[in-house]
Amino acid sequence: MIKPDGVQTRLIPEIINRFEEKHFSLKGMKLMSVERGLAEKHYEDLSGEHVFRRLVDYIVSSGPVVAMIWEGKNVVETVREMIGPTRPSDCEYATIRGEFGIDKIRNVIHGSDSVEIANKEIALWFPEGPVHWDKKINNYWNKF
Ligand code: DAT
Ligand code: MG
Repeated sequence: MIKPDGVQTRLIPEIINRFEEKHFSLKGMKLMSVERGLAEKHYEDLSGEHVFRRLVDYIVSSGPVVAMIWEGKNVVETVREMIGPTRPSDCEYATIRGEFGIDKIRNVIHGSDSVEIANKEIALWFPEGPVHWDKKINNYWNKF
């Protein structure tokens, strides 16, 4: 999920490009304002932390986010590596947060921690489910 600061600093194409370059497949994408209930559910594991309220307020009131579903080999692990640590200043090499993150809250992007959590998050953000790519279309393009 590209966070409000990532959208506002015009990083949507940069981020999509990085995942496309890795040959991951886009299975869902939408620009959306986040309702409080969704933000609270998304971050429910942090509900006991002091940062919870600030984080939810930030996601709800700082402008739209881009929710995305990406599929591919080791996608969860690779994307977490590409994103970098939570705090942008902890990033030791070129990562999305290291290059573009402002601080711990405004850190450009959220990526799921594990496949299990990714599936939970997909159900939460995409109740309509992912977009399926028609195999016939893939076969068609493979001829070229
Ligand atoms: P990550 O986004 O790297 O998975 P996380 O799941 O621990 O990190 O926390 C979710 C978000 O909450 C994180 O992107 C920014 C914010 N956050 C976490 N810990 C924080 C802290 N101590 N101070 C400020 N923001 C924090
Ligand atoms: Mg996390």
